[in-house]
Amino acid sequence: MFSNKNEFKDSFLKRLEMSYGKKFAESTKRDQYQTLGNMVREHISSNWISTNEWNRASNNKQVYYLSIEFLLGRLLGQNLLNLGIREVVLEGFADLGIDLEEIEESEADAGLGNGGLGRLAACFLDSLASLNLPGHGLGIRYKHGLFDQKIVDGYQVELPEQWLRHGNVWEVRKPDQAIEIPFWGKIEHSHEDGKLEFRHVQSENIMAVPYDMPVIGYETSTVNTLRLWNAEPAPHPPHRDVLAYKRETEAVSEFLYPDDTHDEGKILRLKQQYFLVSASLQSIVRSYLKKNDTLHEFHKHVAIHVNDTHPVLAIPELMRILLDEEHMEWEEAWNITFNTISYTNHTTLSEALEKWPLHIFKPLLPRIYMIVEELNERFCKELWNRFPGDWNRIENMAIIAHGVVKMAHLAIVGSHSVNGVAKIHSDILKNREMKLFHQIYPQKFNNKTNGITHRRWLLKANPELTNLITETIGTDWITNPHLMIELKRHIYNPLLKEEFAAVKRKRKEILADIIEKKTGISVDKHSIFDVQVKRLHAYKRQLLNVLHIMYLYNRLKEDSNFTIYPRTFIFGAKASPGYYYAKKIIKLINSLADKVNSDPKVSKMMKVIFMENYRVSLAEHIFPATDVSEQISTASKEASGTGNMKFMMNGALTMGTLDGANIEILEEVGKENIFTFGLKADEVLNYYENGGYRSSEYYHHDLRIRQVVDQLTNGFFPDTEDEFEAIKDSLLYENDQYFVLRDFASYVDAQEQLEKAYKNQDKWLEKALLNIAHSGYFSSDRTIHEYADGIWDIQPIPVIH
Ligand code: 26M
Repeated sequence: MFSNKNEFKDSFLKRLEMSYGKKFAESTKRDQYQTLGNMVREHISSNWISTNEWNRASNNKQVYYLSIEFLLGRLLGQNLLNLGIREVVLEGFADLGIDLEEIEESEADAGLGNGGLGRLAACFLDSLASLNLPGHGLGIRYKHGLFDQKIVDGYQVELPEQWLRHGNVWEVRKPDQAIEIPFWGKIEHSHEDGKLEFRHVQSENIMAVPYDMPVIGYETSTVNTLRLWNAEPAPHPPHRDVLAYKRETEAVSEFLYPDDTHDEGKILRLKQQYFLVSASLQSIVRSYLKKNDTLHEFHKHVAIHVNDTHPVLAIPELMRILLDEEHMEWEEAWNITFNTISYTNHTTLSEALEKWPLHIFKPLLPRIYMIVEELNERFCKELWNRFPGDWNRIENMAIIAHGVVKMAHLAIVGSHSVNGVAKIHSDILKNREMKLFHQIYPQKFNNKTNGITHRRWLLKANPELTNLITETIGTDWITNPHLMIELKRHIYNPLLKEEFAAVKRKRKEILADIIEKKTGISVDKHSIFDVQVKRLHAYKRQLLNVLHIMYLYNRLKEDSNFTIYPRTFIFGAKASPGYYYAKKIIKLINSLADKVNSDPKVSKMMKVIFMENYRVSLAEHIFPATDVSEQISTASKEASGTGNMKFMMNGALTMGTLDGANIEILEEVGKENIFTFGLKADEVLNYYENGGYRSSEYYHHDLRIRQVVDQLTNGFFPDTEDEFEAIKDSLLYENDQYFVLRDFASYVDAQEQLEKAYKNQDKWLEKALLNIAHSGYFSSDRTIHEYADGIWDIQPIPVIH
């Protein structure tokens, strides 16, 4: 079907006419997309089946990655690339006068995630399949992914996202494998043969219907599965208003919660979590029991990974299955459970640590609650034996305390591995946030520095740079990304530098065109593209970036001798709909953009662009075009960051604090090839322990700071007198929790250094190339190898031919 251009064209045209009953000339872009998608799915079906068959037949260990989010983005282009058939399709389409890129861009993003955590899950799936590892994703088939963002009058407006509007060619519904999940009701117990038996009665059940999506490895026959659960009414609805039951049931997989930090404590969210967990565990156990008689060796053949605490009910759910359905003794069930489960922590922000009030948890999940209660009691007793009389410690470490279930405590106690996502983050977990747990379970704690799939973020997003690398060092790096380091021998080659500059120029032109089309603003293609794209959050400090731009604006206005190297400051960020402060910052960026871009003089030297609806597909255009990567979180707050790695891989230089994976980027490239500034993590943490710092002193003593802070409320932004008062208050009267003013001067200095460095283009190009050479370390292939060896103990499956 895809072996050569003509064969492809023939089957494409035949298919198109058969499916849509019209001539090619009458077909729409959607018909063409759909036809090609169906052909690809059919093309991989035999490998999908044989991968599944192999996993069923062999008893090799499988890993299941449970995640409430999978931020996949578009799939057609990546699938074509991984299958090695994109060229054939491109040429065939060219003959037919179809622009493949246009067809690819007509696909909706699968945006089933908020940001870093969800995108990491998607990168991991790509690496698992590409490394022939038996690893599968389990998630929720949200009808609406993360909201679409519109900017109206400078304000964010949220619209429901509709990725399934025209269907999803990649999914296969499997109604015969549906699973029933009980909520509410009560637990009855009886004694059978001297053993306690539990029965969940009067429950309201929801069906979980799986939709499977193929996860296609790069140039390999492995096709793994991402199973997304859809919530539907059960065959025997409860005896009450049937329509209300149907509505409430479908609500469970209707929306992705749009918060990437805040614990909201909503019943529906807990329902989603148990829905995912119970459906997944029941289905894993069911398929395991098809080839094994008992679950005694379950943990030797199955690894279950929980992505943050959101799926941590996997622990009591597995206990429930082993105890109630398999009639195991507690000790054995417990041994199997914690040896099966591993857990990744993605944040130390206290407001993000999930805690479920008992008055929500207990009635919704009565049997699960009983098990958590028993776990808690046994754990507290153990603590008592080890630290008799130390009530304080027990209170701090308990799984249930003060009327809430602490999900992170459950995760640590019930798993054999707890990892952070960058060295510094793992150290903060061990030495500070989870210190007491580290004391009793030192062997559980480990680090797995995040990574990104170079197949999407380089091969797919930046084919121009991909070709240049391959022309320089051959193709081996594609399957062994650490070999990108071979590029290092060539960074002083003038021809390579020139060619890299040409690639960057071309990608900046492409982005400039997109910006012009979307915002009507024309940006200087020769300016420095300085980019901060990520979720909007106080700790990520978009505000610091803004204040620096305001400072530059002021200097340009006040001093006619002051000039800067032309810069385009680009922002992209979604704010959680209920996050008041974050929304104010979006408005501020847009007000600043209006001010700067409409000033005849200043706008010759700088522009400010807010790109609306930042998402995976837009990111693929942004990273290749960037010169400067803004990674300016308050040190200690950004667990890892992964955007930092995507920029680096595309030859941008980092402007960053010593936070998260920025530190490991610095270790890779050396201090000459990155710009760092600001407080260090332990300085920040020490400040917190000693009651913070006095931001007003910085306001009073630094005229630059006073000027920009005053401008937030003094009419500098026309018609917004009160608009930014809350931002000013956060800096002055709430003592600047995130050290924006504290780091301001240091940031300005580092930006000046950067500008100087950029002016030496020749050297800058060497630095950029060196960053690319070292980015291989940040391929998620490296990360996944470390998980496979260090946590999951899984081996690659043989490649089927
Ligand atoms: C919780 C409750 C209710 C609604 C939403 C949530 C929630 C959703 C996502 C909380 C946190 C969520 O994600 C946190 C996250 O994305 N953390 C990021 O993880 C990345 C991958 O490890 C890191 O690179 C980032 O530094 C870290 O912020």
